[in-house]
Amino acid sequence: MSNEKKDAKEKDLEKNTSNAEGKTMTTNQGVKVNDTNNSLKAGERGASLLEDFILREKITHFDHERIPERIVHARGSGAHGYFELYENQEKLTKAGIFTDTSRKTPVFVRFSTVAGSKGSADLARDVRGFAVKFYTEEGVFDLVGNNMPIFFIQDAMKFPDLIHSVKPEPDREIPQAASAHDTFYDFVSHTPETLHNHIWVMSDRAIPRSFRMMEGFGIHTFRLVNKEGKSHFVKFHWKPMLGVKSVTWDEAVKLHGADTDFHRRDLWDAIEAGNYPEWELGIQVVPEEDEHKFEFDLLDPTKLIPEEMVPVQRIGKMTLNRNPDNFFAETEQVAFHPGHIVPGIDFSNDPLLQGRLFSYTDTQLSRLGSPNFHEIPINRPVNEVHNNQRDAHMRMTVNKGKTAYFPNSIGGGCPHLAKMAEGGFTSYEERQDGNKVRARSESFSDHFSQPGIFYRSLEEWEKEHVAEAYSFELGKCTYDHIKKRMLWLINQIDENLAEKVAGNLRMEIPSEIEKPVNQAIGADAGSKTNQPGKRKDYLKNSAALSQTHLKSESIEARKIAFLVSDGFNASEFSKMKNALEKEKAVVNIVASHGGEVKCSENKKHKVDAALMTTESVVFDALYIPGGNKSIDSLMEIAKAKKFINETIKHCKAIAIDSEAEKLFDETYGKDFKKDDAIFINKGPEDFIKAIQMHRNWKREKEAKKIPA
Ligand code: HDD
Repeated sequence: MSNEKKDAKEKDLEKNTSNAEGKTMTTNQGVKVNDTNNSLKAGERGASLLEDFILREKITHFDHERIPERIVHARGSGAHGYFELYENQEKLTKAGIFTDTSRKTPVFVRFSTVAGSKGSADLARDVRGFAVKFYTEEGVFDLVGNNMPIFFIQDAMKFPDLIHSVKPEPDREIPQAASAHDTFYDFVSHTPETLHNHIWVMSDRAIPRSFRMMEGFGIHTFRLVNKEGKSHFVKFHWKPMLGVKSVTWDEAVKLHGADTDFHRRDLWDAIEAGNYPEWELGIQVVPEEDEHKFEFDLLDPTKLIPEEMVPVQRIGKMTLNRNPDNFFAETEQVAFHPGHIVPGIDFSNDPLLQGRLFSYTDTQLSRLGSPNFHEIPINRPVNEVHNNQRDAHMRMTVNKGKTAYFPNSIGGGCPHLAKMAEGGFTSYEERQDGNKVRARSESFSDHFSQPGIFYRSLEEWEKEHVAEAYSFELGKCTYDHIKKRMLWLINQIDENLAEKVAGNLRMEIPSEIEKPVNQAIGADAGSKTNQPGKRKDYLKNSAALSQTHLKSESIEARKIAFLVSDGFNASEFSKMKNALEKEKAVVNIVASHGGEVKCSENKKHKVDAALMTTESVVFDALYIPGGNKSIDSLMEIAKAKKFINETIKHCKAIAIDSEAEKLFDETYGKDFKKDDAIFINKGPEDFIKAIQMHRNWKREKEAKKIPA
């Protein structure tokens, strides 16, 4: 790429990139190395010598290559890109990224799971982190959000408890990257404020098809502040251009084995192929004077503002167009912080946000080892940094001059303070007046209404998946009293849902549970009870909460398996391949064997995956071209039939040519020939439309019976 086309951050990173192409190997001190395979010895069979500085340097560096993984969000994948604004938002904010439409602001994004370790599987049922670092001209702005619009707890004080409960149990370090265990449900069942985020985690949002197909949310209420100093409350949203899509739980379980890096690979491959993931940035704006107009408290991070009450205005677009050069240097060392804001953006008093403002710098000190983590290339702003902070581990900047204090005269008073006209940050002058209390507002104690709205807003198939997820998770718990508390709580959200789950567990829904329900808040603290109130049905449902609300016509980067063996029909194959590739889908030849496979015209085609090395769950749809020889040999392979059965079971689109019908008839396919997304001897058009739909959920009830 020519240098002019590179954005400010790319040029900045270049100062630290290194490319060994055509270069001689050296030690870290720059001494050329002749042998990196043998240590220095006293004779060929003799003892190694301590003076071997080349050995010592190599081993010492290796011994210290690991840094502590993030305590949460340890497993993640990153990408570079940019943000562009549609319209000047100066009425709301003075922030340059939201007022200057000519800017292309560089961003680095890291997606993550929360509970699992760095090496855990991508498809764990979990919240996904969605952290965006904007390298703006006025400094770094981090929007450190998740793919769900609410959080588990209302006060940062409870974060260590939440995380300790979901992490592997400390005696046996089991289970990895899974919430389905006793300690998590012990905590959840005693902390009803978790119920809203929890029901989202029980939904398919927790098992996305791709990072590219997730929404993102800033969660907290923030402030936008304009030039006149007027503030509006704001919630941030990321809306994916590919719509919101998920896999089924059965696929997620199988993907744990088939491809633990499923999401990471998908993001990388899409960007490499030029199918750049895109999201629109949306804002919900609430004037200060409307703060108390809602049935819930805007400062409570376990509540969302339904889009029916305050619409989401789309103000810009983010495109991810470049994979990192080095995972460790960029994705691992990137340090996000909700406290990284720029003039024009400010905090609210959300007690979760307030606590986060402490935690993120603190964690980098042990994770990255020094208060100089802002100097690591991926973290440093693209504008200049000048202050009187000095020294500490791994200081990179060579500060000139004698003065590292303010005020000074020897250094000419520099760095001097920014006057307001020069864009210095001033906090929003919110009036604060209150007694010092360790307490929580009663306005935070409605824990059942919004989970109820969420559940009622789902499509039938989504509701079914939620009930199955609760049943699975509670089914994995061993303590009956915990399950009973959970059933009581679920019953407060929705009686139907509770009945389904109780039925699966063969348990009764208790009519009462021991008080205090709200142990987490401390029911006896002060005069307030803080007990959760009864569910209020102030909104029947909110269409935006179902993942079907964001539609997309695109089948870009969808992976389509072409199941073949030698002798497959070349013309049918090419017709389908060309049609799908025109829509930017990715065609993969899955063959009875590895290497190459011959078509009916005796041409050789490179096999992308042999049946023995892959599974149906890594694909979005299946096509089987005709060719008697190919079909006859596939009929001999049990894995080919399993592949088809699973594709049917997971409600995916299938196209088969007429000669492939006999293979299909040897699978459960014979019972599904009238299905809306199964096409026998039809053109690519219908198949493409079915792939756009993502899944034919109407099939699910029957397809679930397939023992695959
Ligand atoms: Fe957090 C990382 C998102 C509450 C403490 N958090 C982290 C990351 C994301 C979030 C996406 C990973 C960033 C990356 O990719 O490096 N966290 C959230 C959201 C929250 C939230 C959306 C609630 C709305 N977090 C939260 C609380 C605390 C923390 C209440 C502590 C009081 N979070 C951390 C942390 C992490 C972190 C321990 C681990 C690694 C890091 O910060 O850099 O400080």
